[in-house]
Amino acid sequence: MDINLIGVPIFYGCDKEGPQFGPDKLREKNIVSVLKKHNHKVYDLGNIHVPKVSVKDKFSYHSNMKYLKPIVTANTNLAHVVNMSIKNNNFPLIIGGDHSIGLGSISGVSSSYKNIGVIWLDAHADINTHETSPSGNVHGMPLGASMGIGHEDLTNLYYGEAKVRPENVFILGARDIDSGEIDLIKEKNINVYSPKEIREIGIENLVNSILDKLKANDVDAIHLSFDMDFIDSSYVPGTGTPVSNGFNVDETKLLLRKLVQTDMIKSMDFVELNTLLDEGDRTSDLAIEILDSVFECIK
Ligand code: 4U7
Ligand code: MN
Ligand code: MN
Ligand code: MN
Repeated sequence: MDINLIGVPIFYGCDKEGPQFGPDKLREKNIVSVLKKHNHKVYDLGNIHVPKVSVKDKFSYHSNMKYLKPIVTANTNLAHVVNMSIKNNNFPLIIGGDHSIGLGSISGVSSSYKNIGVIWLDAHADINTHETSPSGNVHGMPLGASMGIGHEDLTNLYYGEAKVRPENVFILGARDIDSGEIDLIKEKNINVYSPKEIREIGIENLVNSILDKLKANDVDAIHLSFDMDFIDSSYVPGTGTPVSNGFNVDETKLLLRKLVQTDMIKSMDFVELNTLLDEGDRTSDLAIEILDSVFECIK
């Protein structure tokens, strides 16, 4: 597979410095040669431009969506690069940055296909809106916005329609969900599995059943969005919103490998590495280890 590495050095979505250094940290850790080991051609497209704005302007664009304008601009740039990448038969690997970039990725992917699926691996559901968000942090909103739920500046990103149908969205690993998000999950019947539920079903069974459902829904490609906080907090000091009771490293690799072995995953986000919070390079080394394991299984 020809991989396009796309960095998005942004922290505006989490309002905590650190994730903007993720892409260059992984380059320093030789992400390109790690991917090339598995017989991929790898083209590093560099970093997406993220406009610089001052902290004073945090709430200038909206009262409960911090840094809205630069987030929309960076995500629009990202969406176009992802769309072009897929149209040229490449696999975009989008390196964050905070998870607000999931919206740009999904918007780009959905422009290239008729009907996409999204598998969101995260301790959180990321389906808040400006009305439900307890923090005003946009990294808690991208998946909702991708389904057309929330503020029009987000839901109309890149092009003015919902990017993915709720029945094609699977949130795996969620264990810290806000009350507004719980209401939305019920209302839209969104597929959410906690680590406990996944262990009960079994990783392999779960992957098979997700694939069956997405195939029955006529999905033509799946976007995988991986938030580092999917992994149990004891392994990932270098992420901004860690949560306990998550999967260990081996379970995480197994799930990711089973997912990509379906051959339906055509693009991937890897987000929420915060190098400033890391203990030494523990979390960035783990990030490399996981990507190494996943891309071994991509054909
Ligand atoms: B991440 C939170 F309130 N739900 O909206 C919010 F708990 O991309 C956290 O998954 C969001 O890391 C975490 O601020 C976003 C909070
Ligand atoms: Mn997230
Ligand atoms: Mn998260
Ligand atoms: Mn986070």
